[in-house]
Amino acid sequence: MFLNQNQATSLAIFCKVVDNFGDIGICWRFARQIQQEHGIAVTLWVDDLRSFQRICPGVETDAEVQQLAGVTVRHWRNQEGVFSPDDVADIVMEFFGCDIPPGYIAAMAECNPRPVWLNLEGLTAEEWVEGCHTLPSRHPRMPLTKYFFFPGFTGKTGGLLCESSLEEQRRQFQSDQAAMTAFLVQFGMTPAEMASLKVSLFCYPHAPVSALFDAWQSSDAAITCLVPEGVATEAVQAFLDGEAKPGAVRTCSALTVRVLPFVAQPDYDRLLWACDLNFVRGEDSFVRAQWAGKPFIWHIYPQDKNLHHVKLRAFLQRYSVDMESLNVFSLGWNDAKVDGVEEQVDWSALWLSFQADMPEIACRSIDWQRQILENGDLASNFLRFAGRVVSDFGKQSIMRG
Ligand code: TRH
Repeated sequence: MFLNQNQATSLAIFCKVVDNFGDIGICWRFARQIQQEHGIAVTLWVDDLRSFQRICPGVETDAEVQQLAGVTVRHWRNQEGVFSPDDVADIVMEFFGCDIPPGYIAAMAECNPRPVWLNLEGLTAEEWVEGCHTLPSRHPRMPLTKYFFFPGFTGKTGGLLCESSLEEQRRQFQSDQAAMTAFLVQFGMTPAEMASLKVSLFCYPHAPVSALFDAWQSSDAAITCLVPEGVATEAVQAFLDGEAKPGAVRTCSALTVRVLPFVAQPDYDRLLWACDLNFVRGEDSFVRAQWAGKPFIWHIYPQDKNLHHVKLRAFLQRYSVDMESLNVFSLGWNDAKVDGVEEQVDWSALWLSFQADMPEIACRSIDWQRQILENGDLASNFLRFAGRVVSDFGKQSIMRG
């Protein structure tokens, strides 16, 4: 890497939780990987420790500072006026353009040499990203430059988050039937449920879950749908005819719906690996589903003016241009118009054609993994770019003192 291997270096990550779990989910994953695989001291500033605790049960929600998996976690509460150059990390990353404290920026401007400042953007498959990836932006008043770093699906972007041991962990888990069974048994799954088609469901509340449940009930093969607590609550409660709390389960014709607890991040990976089909959403679970090597359906985060449909189509164009049932299913799931189709989605017919194509879709997911792995992983690409910024300014090392 670009840094003097004998010296410790540091990264500060600033994360504002806008909603849900993706903001902290991505920052936490990124923080751990940078610390564990690159030996860099990481401080994660996060404003919402409760959301953090849902994906990482070890988090203490009332701690100002805590150590978790080798990462220093600090509660970000709009601290001001407390920062000096000594507090500033060598690399400063803000997530999704969250405004980092002005006092911290002022301290950055006083550093010599100055830290590398990057903004990690959201993931999209659109082409314009390649032209914006790594673009600089000068601070209007201070002698600082911020760079925009985009994750993405091509070699002209920053790639995707992927830990170096992830593929091996997944391979081991999926080839160990006893481990998979033990994992599913802890949620109360019965042998019959384990033998059925296992589907994990993570989506936003507006997904057409009830319509799909109806279609699944008349499926010719048994289906077990595993839904983490708090997901699609209305549809799940209607199906269960009761409260959607962990352990709740009901079978109706071919469909069993079982509510799981919201699990810690590493267990969520195992859930994706153990299922035959995964419904995912947002950004982080969407990426994890791609590493799981199983068919998946993406519920994209909704945006004004249906901008998210543009992003969805851009992804499908790259991922599944020639796989009609997957495309139509994905568009229908996101309430996006299917070209040439005016009438309402017929979920039973769509499920039948999707199910028939699942072996082909599974093969595609393996090819896709190979393709996106060629772009390298986001954390390594990020550090490589930070190193380039340093050497472009003719500095031998970004370390101070
Ligand atoms: O939760 P999300 O919808 O998060 C977001 C946010 O809405 C955010 O504002 C937006 O910018 C972003 O999406 C695009 O979906 P996502 O990104 O998939 O994040 C979910 C995280 O929760 C992910 O890290 C996986 C984790 N998770 C668990 O750890 N355990 C679980 O049981 C489940 C279901 C998820």
